[in-house]
Amino acid sequence: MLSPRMEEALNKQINAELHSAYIYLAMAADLEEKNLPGASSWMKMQVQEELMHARKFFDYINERQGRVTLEAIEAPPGSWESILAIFEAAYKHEVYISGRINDLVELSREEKDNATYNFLQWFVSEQVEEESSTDAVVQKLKLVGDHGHGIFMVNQELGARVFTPPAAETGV
Ligand code: OFO
Repeated sequence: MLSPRMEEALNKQINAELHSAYIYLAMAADLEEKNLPGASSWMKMQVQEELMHARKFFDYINERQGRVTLEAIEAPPGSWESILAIFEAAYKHEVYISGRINDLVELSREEKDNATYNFLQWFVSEQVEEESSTDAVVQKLKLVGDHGHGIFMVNQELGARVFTPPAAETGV
């Protein structure tokens, strides 16, 4: 059984993950507007990831006989200055989310909730990947600068990303 503090914090994380999905969906729309369909598609894959993260918290709360509480999702920004500004904001957001996951781990220790501590380890590793994948795009975009051809190539490359749900999510 979850402690009330742990349950509340996990519920807040569902909201944070859905908010992440909402931000990335707004970024996908802005990239579409900027005629960068490959980068927009990359962001849509990121939206899928975030929905999967929210679902993991949702399922975990239920599994621990907790009560899922859904709250309003804050509106994301509407547009960004450039594709670089978008990916820089995405990286910054992932660093923020990593901080939240670390706080949850800390709380699970305080509450002596080993099951939640174990559950959160998946997110600890996932955040390493989330920060690294967004930063990798930032670095590429910095390399190509304002060169249209370079941005065209990065856009093409980003379009190749596919979403692969983790094995546990596919039920196999
Ligand atoms: Fe859910 O990891 Fe990104 O925000």
